[in-house]
Amino acid sequence: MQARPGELMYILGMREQLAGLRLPFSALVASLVLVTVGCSDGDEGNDEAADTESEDATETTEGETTESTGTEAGESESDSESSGTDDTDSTGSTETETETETETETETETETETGAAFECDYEVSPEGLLVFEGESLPINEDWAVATDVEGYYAGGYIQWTRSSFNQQPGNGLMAVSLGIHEAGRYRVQWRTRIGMGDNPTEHNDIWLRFVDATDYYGKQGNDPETRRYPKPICEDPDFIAGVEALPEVSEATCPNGSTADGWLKVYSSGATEWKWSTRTSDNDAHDIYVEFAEPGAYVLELSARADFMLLDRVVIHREDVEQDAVENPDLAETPCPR
Ligand SMILES: [Ca+2]
Repeated sequence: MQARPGELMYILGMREQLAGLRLPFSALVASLVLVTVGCSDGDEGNDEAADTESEDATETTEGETTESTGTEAGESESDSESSGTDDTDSTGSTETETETETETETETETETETGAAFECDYEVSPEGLLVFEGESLPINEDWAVATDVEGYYAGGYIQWTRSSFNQQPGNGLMAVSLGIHEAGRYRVQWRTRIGMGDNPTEHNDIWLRFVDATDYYGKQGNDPETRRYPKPICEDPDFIAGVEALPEVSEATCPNGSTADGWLKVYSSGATEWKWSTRTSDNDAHDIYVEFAEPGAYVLELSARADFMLLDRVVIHREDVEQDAVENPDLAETPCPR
């Protein structure tokens, strides 16, 4: 999982160009796409690389925004036509034009917020929860679905059956597309347990990253909070200064322990039994958060770190969702379309 030398130089140059922008995660994203593509067999990844290499990172971000806006506007147009017709029927001829325009704008906004249709694997429910089972992931390489350890939810759990990759993310890469209808910050939680021995600090972590989210980090505390960002973005002083300038953030830095290429090592604490525990930064526990500036479909990636780390269920939820609702054993998966 290495970028070719030419790609790496491109990545570094791009990061310098983007230093100081407040959406610096897009710089990371653009670089990650290239790194991923360097070793990817997937056609989708290669397509993304072709797009990205032809533009600098800023243009890529703007292009994506324009594309999605264009699609939404296109969908709204047909709705507007029908509403215009209704108005004409029910209103006096003198006022028809003005009222039709007003109605059209209102309808467009509503459709953008609630009527968007995403191509995705799972999406956030109206209650603010996106749910999928470990055993539903696109299993590859040496991941395996198992049911040996009782107490799992739904059809089982998954585990990595080969040796650990403590410093090398990207092995056994599994990607999931997430439909986000409401922009904002979401928390990521999963239910896991260690699958070998009784030392809770062994066999207790998986690599996790978000390729195209607006922001992705570990968070501890509230008002103010501290944040832990993956490498390489956390090593950029301008990026960190921008985060620390936010009124709600008192401090931001790299996590303790391993991180690379946008991946955070996400671990459980004390999961000698099935447990909801989802953290990063060794001995400095930060919960996992991801931000989406716009509604749309976003990619979550998992890759193997510890062997015998059992992953049962993943929940990604709005911040206002109660913990009891997150941990509800009866939660069903939330596939697209809802
Ligand atoms: Ca399960």
